[in-house]
Amino acid sequence: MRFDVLTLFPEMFNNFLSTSIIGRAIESNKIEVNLFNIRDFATNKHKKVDDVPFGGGAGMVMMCQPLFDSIEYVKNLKKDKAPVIFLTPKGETLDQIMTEGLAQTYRNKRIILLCGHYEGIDERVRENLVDREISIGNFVLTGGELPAQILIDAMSRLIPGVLGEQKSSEEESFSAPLNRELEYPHYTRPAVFRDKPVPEVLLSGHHAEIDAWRKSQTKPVRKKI
Ligand code: 4GT
Repeated sequence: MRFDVLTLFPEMFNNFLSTSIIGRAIESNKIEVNLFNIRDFATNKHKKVDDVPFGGGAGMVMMCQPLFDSIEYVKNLKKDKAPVIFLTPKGETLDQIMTEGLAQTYRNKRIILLCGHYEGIDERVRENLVDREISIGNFVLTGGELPAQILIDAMSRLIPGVLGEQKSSEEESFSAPLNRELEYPHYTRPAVFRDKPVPEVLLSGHHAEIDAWRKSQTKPVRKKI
């Protein structure tokens, strides 16, 4: 899976891409992430990438020229039909089902992720160059960089081998169903911590009973606090 990311702030991805599971997924070539700084494509002498909105109002809008040129450049890096996905709160809300669909569709393919900043991007970019719009939830952020990282993270962990060695039967199914991921509470050593014991059944070594206990602990996702 290859992610080509267009952003004004590539440095926001540094820790994410070098740390832990995602860092190892890149090291082992299970995913590839290429960062492109939209500012590098600005042709005006001050490398300006944003301007005041027509019609007035607060904030700045990302200009057409650097966006058109950078998106076209990244599209033309390969002869594939990589979709341009714009991360925006107006997009379709990401959930685990959508993530699984994306991870399957783009298993050995490329995705272009466009991160907006400030008030957003000139609408003509959306109309002419964006194929799909995805939101990570119903809230507004200062930029699409964190949403892009969330999408990369959620998709990458579904690639066989990224989370470590799965059992072969699980590997075939490509991804675990959502309810398996949200299932039961987890415990690790010590068996007693500050007088708080681990459920006894987990120490029994009785796998059938452990499975039954874990099933009994499956709860609906906690929502709306
Ligand atoms: C929220 C999300 C997102 C933003 C989300 C364009 C300029 C959008 C700032 C950007 N906020 N992007 N993708 N909920 N803000 O996914």
